[in-house]
Formats: sequence, C-alpha cells, structure tokens
Amino acid sequence: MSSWKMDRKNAMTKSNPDTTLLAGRLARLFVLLVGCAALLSAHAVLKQSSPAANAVVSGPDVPVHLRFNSRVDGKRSRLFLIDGANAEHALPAPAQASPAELSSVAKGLQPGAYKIRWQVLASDGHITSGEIPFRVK
Ligand SMILES: [Cu+2]
Repeated sequence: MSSWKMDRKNAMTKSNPDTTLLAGRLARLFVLLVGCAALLSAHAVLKQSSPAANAVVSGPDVPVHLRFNSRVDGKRSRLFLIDGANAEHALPAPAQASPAELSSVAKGLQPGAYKIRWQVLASDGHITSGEIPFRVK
C-alpha cells in the first residue's frame, strides 16, 4: 500500500519537470517562429520581371530582367533557362543595374515554352527561388 503511494507520488513529481521542459521547448519554438517571421520580411521577393509571367515574347534573344523587394547578392545569385524538354541551362552571370535588380539574357531561343528559374541570396543571408513561365513566338 505504501509503495503504491510512493510510486504515485514519484510519478506526480516526475510530471512536473516534464511540463517545465515542454514549456521551455514551446517557448524556444515560439522565439524561433517569431525570429523567422522577422527574417521573412527581408527575404528577396520578386516584384517585377521581364519576361513577365506567362508573357509571349519575340526571340531568338530574350533579355531577362528581375526586380526584387530588397537588395540581392548578384555574385551569389543564379539564373537558369528551363527549356521545353525541362532541361536547365545556366544564363550568363547576372548584372546589377541596382542592388535589387538582376539582368541577363537568354540567347538563341526557338519558338516554344520556357521558364526562367531564379535563385537569389538576399541581404538577410537567406536564399529564395522561383520560376517564371513564358513563351517565345
Ligand atoms: Cu530570410
């Protein structure tokens, strides 16, 4: 009888540190989430592109121009052309007319469907990426 009481008491005292640990974990998770949300505001978000999404443009050479909401590191940013067979071709290293812009050119495009794939490093140290589908007429 007394041993049952002891076990029960032990179980109850044990549950308190578990609860404290869980609360600590939740607190740390909350701090992480808030931190991420703060950082998200500095992520590079594409604001404007040429070609625009789903645009039909003339070939064979297609200038590519991207403008972001924040400065991006041109040296650590990459632009690719995805062709109709889903093959990826690196575009020439992007130039920067301003810290939030990237420019390059896709040359020798035949009529068809393509995508520009961009991957950029923002000033907060985070990488974002995306794709812009377009057609060459
Ligand atoms: Cu970020």
